[in-house]
Amino acid sequence: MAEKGVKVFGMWASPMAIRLEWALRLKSVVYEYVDEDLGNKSDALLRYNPVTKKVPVLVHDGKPVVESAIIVEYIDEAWKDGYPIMPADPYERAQARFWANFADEKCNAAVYPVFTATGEAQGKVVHEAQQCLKTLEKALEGKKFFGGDAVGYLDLVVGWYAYWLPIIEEVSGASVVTDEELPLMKAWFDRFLAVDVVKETLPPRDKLLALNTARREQLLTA
Ligand SMILES: N[C@@H](CCC(=O)N[C@@H](CS)C(=O)NCC(=O)O)C(=O)O
Repeated sequence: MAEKGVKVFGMWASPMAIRLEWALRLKSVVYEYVDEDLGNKSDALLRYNPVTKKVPVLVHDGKPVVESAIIVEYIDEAWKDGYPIMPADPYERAQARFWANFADEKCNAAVYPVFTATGEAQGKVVHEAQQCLKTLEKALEGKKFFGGDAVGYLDLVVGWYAYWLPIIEEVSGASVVTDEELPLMKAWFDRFLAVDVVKETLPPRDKLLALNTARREQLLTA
């Protein structure tokens, strides 16, 4: 008989795994969390996600679902009577998916280099990250959250910026999301992080800062 219940395979510092935890908590779904050592992945993770071998993986009644943004949509559909994550309107849903894809494909790729860039190169990568985030910020115009009056799908997909980006800034000494350059995004960071389900799920800041400081040094001396 198939295993019952909900399991999340994540890694405590993963900005992608937290998307699922936010979604499950918004839906009040009880789940078991399995923290993976990504340097020594468990047999269970490799069995459930033999294709990319990455976290996060959601296992629902024994069935694995992979890719965090897809998992968030799955959670919304599987527990459809709970908190609405996806917009109800098909056009709004398509828009939310478009911006989520834009953030994952373009903005993440623009933001990651800020972590390790130094000297003159830092100014260039910061500018590129800001340009991408300014485009994304348009989806926030006139709204409290990307989802409107309440947190929705796009908030969960881009939510990691609110907590991880200030850590990237602190570790690298760069300033990306400022009141001058990205006022809507900066104000949304504070609003998003004040949401109960969001803040109760965040990893300890000092631990995340220490991990990222060490990781940056390792990358810079490699
Ligand atoms: N597009 C994937 C990205 C997942 C991803 O990059 N996971 C990282 C942790 S944040 C991972 O498992 N890294 C270990 C590896 O690449 O082997 C998603 O959104 O689920």
